[in-house]
Amino acid sequence: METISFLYGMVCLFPEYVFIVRGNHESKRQNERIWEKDKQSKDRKSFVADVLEKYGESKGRYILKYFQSSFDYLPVGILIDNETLVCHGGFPIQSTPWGFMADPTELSEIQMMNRRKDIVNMTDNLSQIMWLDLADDPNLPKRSEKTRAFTITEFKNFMGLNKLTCLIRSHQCVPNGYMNHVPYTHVRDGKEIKLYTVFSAGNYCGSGGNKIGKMVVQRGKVTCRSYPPKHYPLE
Ligand SMILES: [Mn+2]
Repeated sequence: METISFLYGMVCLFPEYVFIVRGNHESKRQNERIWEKDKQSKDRKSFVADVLEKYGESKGRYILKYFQSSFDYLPVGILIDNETLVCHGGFPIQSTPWGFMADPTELSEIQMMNRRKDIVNMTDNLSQIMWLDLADDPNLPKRSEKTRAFTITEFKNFMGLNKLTCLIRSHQCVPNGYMNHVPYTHVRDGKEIKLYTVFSAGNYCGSGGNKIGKMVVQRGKVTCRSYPPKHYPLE
């Protein structure tokens, strides 16, 4: 709760410089689901449990209501210099009723979609932007058969249609805090098109042991750094 409050404070203080990209956990449904799942667990604490513990059942629920609905207003992607897209998971990959690959989605379609709602499944465009994994990087295995993932071909088609050169996403824990997905790198019109994962939750869930990743994008150039994880005690 302190983290999101701090970030919201930063957005209010520096609205021209600080932007938050919505992820799959910025969702009422997901938070309530995790809360139910982690109720019995001593070593994990969900967002809902954190707020209820600090403010009590009645005030806590009141505060939660506002947090949860604020998530529906967060941007789902940020476009830097018209060529670098930052989003949480990936981009919509709808398939036709016969299972063939559908046409890639245009950015204008994403900009126009109704995002002021909760994330309810993994199949509509809004959910896919936040839930997608990578299908074709052996260093980043797919989590389960149920999780949808985008392929190298889908990546090429999406980046080509929208004239993007770089996609930066998060959603999967990587040991070094960031990862350049080399199998997805390709050349279009003499330019290298790249895909990165940046993951800043160090020592994820208290046991990941992963480093904290940071990325700087300046005039199309991406610089990555990582920091040792902060080990915090879990009750
Ligand atoms: Mn995620």
